[in-house]
Amino acid sequence: MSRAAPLVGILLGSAADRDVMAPAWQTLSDLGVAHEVRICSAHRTPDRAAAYASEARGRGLRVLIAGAGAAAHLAGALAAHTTLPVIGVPISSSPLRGLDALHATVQMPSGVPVATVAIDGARNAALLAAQILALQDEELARRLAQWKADMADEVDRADAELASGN
Ligand code: RP5
Repeated sequence: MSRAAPLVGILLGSAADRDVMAPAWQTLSDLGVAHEVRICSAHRTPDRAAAYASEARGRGLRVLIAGAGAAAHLAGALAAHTTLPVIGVPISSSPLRGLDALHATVQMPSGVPVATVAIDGARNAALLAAQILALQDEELARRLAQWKADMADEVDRADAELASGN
């Protein structure tokens, strides 16, 4: 959690989703993006979920990330109550191993979009949120470019290591 006013709100459908979602806040911390993390269930605390989304823009939040498993309605329920971009992370916490959550999150009816990343794709959700913010933040855009360059360097290093051993 960062001290500056949060720009990204990360919502977990359950405390059980914490480990899968941790890369989201770790990545935002690495990139220096102010964020907050809350647990808020579309089914068990529906009024609080609606209030959070309704108040988010006024509180200065700019992107919401929602991770939920099973019949995962959290991202869609948030999107119903805000004009902020909502990124959904389907979580593999059910006997269907996330396919249920993927369908529930990605198949939003026309008019209420949720940008859905891969099952358990918390890191990509954070990167996508950062890329949205970087549209108006050149310094953040520079850090994202460095992130990509570092990834490429890692691949090149692994390639060189493998090539030299064969
Ligand atoms: C979803 O159901 C949560 O996001 C979690 O992944 C799954 C199980 O939740 P709990 O029963 O552990 O709260 O709502």
